[in-house]
Amino acid sequence: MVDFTLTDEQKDLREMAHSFAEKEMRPVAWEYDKDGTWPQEIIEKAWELGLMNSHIPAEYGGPGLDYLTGALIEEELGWGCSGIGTTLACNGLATAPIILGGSEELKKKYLGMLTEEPKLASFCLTEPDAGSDVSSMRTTAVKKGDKYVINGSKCFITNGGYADFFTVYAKTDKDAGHRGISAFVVEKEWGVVVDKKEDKLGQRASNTATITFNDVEVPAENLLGEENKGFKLAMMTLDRTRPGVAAMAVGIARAAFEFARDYSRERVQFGVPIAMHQAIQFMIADMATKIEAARLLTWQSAALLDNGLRNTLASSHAKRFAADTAMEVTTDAVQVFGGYGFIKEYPVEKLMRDAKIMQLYEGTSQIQRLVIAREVLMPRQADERAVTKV
Ligand code: COS
Repeated sequence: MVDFTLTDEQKDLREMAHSFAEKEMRPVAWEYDKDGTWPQEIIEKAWELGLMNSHIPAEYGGPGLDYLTGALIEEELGWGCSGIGTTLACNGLATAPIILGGSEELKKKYLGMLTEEPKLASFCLTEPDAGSDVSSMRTTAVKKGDKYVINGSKCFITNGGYADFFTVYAKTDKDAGHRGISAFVVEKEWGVVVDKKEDKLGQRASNTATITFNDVEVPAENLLGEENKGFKLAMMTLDRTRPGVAAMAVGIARAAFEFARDYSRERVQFGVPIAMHQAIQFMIADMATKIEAARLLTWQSAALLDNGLRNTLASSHAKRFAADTAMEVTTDAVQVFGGYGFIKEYPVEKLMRDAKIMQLYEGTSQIQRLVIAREVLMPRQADERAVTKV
């Protein structure tokens, strides 16, 4: 029988993450949202408890959790505050290319750096003129002797202002399109410049920065995988991280659903709680169904990875559906609150603002549909992408 019965260890970790979200994140989440306060103390506590770096294997000091367990934790962090949750989860995105393509020395050094101290790393793919269209990036890495010299600028970099190192994608062959991109680990102190902190609509407690590389010299051994194979490394990374993003979106939706459900039981109009009106009941019912469906897609996309199977289609299904669910459910939660939902004193407008980024980062909902369409229309070519090694 196919089922998703969680192990005792998974239940315990989910409970621990929930309790952390409730006690450490929720009390400050709305306050931190106002000014975009950096959640340093929360990072340190989460790191101490093992709620960060969950996929780093035990031999490099991490808990080596599977993807499904990681998704359970990310849902709870998203429920607590997805801005802070994104900050806590970002090391997973930055380290996936190292775990997939890094030499033993790179893994020891950089994964170890994150497990020995509460440090942060960022994933640098997007550029001002290369968002969805990754292969049009302009950042270059030119080999000079035993070094690569990197020049260019990356934008929308989560944790960029606080990262100690970056996984950076750059063109090593300008004329080869996606087959001319390579990935590197670049340390902050090698001359990386943090240009700009973005002032965002939502997830305001997370840091989003523009990062510039002016003749930054990187040792050749910091190349991840083979030269010119960086595009695939990025795609394989996103296959592995989109389930976590989907889980976070489920967490946001669940938070909004709970606020709306509770409010609908209290708010009286026409002599009865609004939960007694079918118009509201149907909204609440639709929210609940979408959240269940989004969670099941998320768990499936993670479970495929845990079973060593390709999950490109499943992770795009999960990311697309969970992100759109978060947007729809939070918007409906504002609707259930009526005029109060639009006011900052009430909790749901923050969730609606936070939800929006879920449809944008780690591949927009349109890019997920593009991946889904290709996978279902051309399954044979999709199978050929079943790369497990870079
Ligand atoms: N796993 C492994 N390899 C993959 C892959 C995957 N999931 N998806 C694509 N590839 C490979 C293809 O097999 C192809 O390989 P060859 O060089 O052997 O032909 C290569 O990568 C290029 O694939 P494709 O032709 O599909 O590339 P496109 O330029 O059309 O781009 C999309 C594909 C749009 C899906 C990709 O650019 C993308 O995901 N964009 C969104 C990026 C994103 O999420 N940005 C957010 C930044 S992180 S916050």
